[in-house]
Amino acid sequence: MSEGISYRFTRAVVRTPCNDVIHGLRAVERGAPDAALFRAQHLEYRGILESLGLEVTVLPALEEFPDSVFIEDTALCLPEGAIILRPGTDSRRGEALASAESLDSMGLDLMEIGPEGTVDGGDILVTGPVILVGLSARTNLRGFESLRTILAGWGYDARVVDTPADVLHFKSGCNALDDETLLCTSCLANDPQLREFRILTVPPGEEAAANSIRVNDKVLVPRGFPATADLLTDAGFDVELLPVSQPALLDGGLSCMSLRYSD
Ligand code: CIR
Repeated sequence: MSEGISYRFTRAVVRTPCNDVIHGLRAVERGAPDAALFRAQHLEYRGILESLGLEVTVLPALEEFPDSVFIEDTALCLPEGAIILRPGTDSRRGEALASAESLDSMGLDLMEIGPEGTVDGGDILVTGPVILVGLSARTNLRGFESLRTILAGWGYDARVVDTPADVLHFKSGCNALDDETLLCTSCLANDPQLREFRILTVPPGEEAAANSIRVNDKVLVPRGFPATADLLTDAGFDVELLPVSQPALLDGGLSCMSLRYSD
């Protein structure tokens, strides 16, 4: 397993937002996203991944799945292969089949979560040889156990963690800045499950910025969270701001719009 597995990437897979993205799932109604603006923000996101040296595969929109732009929830890609997940919401399960077909045709070795469990990719945080898996409304213990068995075969140590009650996914509140450092909301900052990591805590009022992602030499931060951008810059990270106002209306953010991996 290589150093920097949490942030050194050569490839990404994204899925074009469909027109029906306006009907995507959301926990709180703050208005539907604007499909054209969503597409524009997605294009900008793709562009930054390419500018950081990733080869980006763009999969076609899936009109029958409004949330399919959030492709992270359907698979976990690692240098060893891809694990096809079982999203915890019925309406999204078919997205994983579509990802499986695409990843298979790209030549990745595929494994899959057993039929009893559910796991959303938004609950899986790769930090290095340790992979944290948040139990949530979408990810259950059986799903975790199935994932752990596959990952153990590839030499990873998957550990279960609790997802704070008020967020959709574990990574809504916690992401890796490097293999030893996490960016977390304050409710996770002192969590004993994370004690072996160096923690940077998102300033109060900017909790959504915990869904910043490290990609090679940059940390991508959602636009509109200046205190988090300053915190990261002061800690020595090279920050790039990206607009995600439309995915945010559907509880999505930077991590969930791509599968990022190194081959
Ligand atoms: C959902 O509720 O499933 C989508 N509207 C948002 C999924 C966001 N996924 C992620 O953060 N990994």
